[in-house]
Amino acid sequence: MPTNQLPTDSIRLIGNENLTTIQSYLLAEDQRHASETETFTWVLSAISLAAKFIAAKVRRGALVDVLGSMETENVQGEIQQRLDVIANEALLRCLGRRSGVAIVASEENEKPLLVESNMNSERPYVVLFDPLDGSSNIDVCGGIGTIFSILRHDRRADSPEGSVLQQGIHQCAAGYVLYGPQTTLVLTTGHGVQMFVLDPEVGQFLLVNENIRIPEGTKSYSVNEAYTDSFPKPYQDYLKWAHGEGYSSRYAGAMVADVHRILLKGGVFLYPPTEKSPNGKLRLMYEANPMAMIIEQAGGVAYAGTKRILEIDPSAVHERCSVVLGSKEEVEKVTSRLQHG
Ligand code: P6P
Repeated sequence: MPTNQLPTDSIRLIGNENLTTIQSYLLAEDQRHASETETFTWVLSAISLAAKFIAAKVRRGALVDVLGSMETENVQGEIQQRLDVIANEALLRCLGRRSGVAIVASEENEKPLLVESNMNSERPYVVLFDPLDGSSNIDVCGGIGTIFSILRHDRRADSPEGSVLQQGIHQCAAGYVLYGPQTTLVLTTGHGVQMFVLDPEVGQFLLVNENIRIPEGTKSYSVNEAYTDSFPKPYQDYLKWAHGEGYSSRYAGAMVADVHRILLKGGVFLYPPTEKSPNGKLRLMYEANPMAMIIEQAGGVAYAGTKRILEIDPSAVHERCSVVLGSKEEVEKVTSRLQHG
């Protein structure tokens, strides 16, 4: 047998065991699309490393004294949970050590952080993230997650904010990690949506689902109905209609958990404007934009009111927006009422 051929018996022994990691998937994609350099793969690898670290802490919770609050507030004026701070530090450290990252922007930090000292950095990427979305679920063992968005660094900008504040259509990648019964990483680089599950015995995220398509025809919505009285009337009209049509309601109180269910099962996720959050509660740059890219790449749609989320011109890193996203037909049952008032 020629020496350069893999011995086939090894393949027979491990059968078709799943051995596609995030890194091998992206390197293979590089060859298919030549869309991103190996540097990009290294950036994703940093997020994957941080996610494994965070998952290990989340999994052990009270056993390693990482639950509870810090009695401090973040820049949003929200009480920080210990795991919020741990997750944020893990992502900042992992990303800060990768040569491809010029700027990081976190929900937990007031301003975007320059990894090198100057804006003229050759480093190609900006990474934005919500390090631990759904913090109120932490102490009750509910679904929580990390959401991330990757843009190309704009060296012409005169400030880190200038480079970060780009429309969502310019994202070169987006994804989330759901720390649920499985630690699941969902990723898009603009060529469909892929799902990886962390195999704790292998210590790698392994590919389990390629080119996910969001199902149509699912009569299910996800919204915090406690705020119904303060939603604009078209949203109230939609909910009244849905109740009459026998829709089911599922709401985890963590965007990652709710959107993951919508991605796999179909339906619509809504966070409308409320009296408390007249512009919506969710963050455009590191919650709505990455989720919108994923949902659109899976064949769904994502709006803030009647405007496509990915076309919103951002004016501030932590700006908020309303969200209606999911299966095209289900979202249209909401947006058609918004258009006609
Ligand atoms: P409410 C979590 O705090 C979060 O930012 C999202 O993950 C989630 O969708 C939303 O807020 C839940 O908000 O007002 O229903 O508790």
